[in-house]
Amino acid sequence: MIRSAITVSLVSEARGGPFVFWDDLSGAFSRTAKLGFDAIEIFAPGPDAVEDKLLRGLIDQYGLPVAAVGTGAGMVKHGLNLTDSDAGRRRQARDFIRGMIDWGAKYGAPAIIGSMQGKWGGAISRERALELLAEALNELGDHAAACGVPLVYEPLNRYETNLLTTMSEGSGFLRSLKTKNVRLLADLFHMNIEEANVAQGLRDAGRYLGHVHFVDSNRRAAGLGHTDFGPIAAALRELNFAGYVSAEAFPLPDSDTAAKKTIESYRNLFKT
Ligand code: LER
Ligand code: MN
Repeated sequence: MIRSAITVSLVSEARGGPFVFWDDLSGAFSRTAKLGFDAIEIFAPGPDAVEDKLLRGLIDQYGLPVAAVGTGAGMVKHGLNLTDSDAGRRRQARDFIRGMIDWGAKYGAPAIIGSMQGKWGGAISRERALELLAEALNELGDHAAACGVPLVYEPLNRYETNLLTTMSEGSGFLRSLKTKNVRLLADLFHMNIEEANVAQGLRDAGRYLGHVHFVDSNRRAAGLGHTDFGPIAAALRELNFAGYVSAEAFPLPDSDTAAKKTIESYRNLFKT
């Protein structure tokens, strides 16, 4: 079954970013449940930002699991990434992500590595950056396995990373890793820029596909841009995808309208 989820950001440094709900975790749980989403994805400042009792209470009260947790605060708040030229900074980046894996795992949620992958350039060649990324994913993937959750890696578009930008490159890279616990995140916004054909990109992700960022071509809610979602839904069904399609979209024209449009598109595409 393909399940629906929606994002909430608690990171002030990410303001202006593609998250539907902002700041108010309780309010986001309430609205997410009311609209009928299956789960919520949380972009948090760090592993200690949300009190355990509060989050467990919200999960129980609204019957909503946590679909995934983002790690990008390591980048936007602390300037860390896994392919930094400085070994100490790379270690801090891994430690930050390890903390987020531990935090998410308490609620059964995988952590997502997106912007924390960094970029190659300067003192770091592309080859060296990919070697550093592989080392980090092997270590963190095995750590996540020990915590009982997968680790999710997200190729990004060319303006956000110069490492791996397509699902084909992503799946080839994951195949080369020692760890078998890393899954791909297919973000339909990044794919709209990088893939020749988005549905084929999902097929290229194949058995590595673990999570989808469900969003339109212009990063607005699904249905508010020009993406043709029919072939995308068909490809996800063909793959027997059983993860979350999670709305990582701008809160435009406002959070509630973006959320309503998303769940309407989800129902039209996946509940027929
Ligand atoms: C960033 O563009 C993005 O898509 C996030 O999911 C990763 O940090
Ligand atoms: Mn994304």
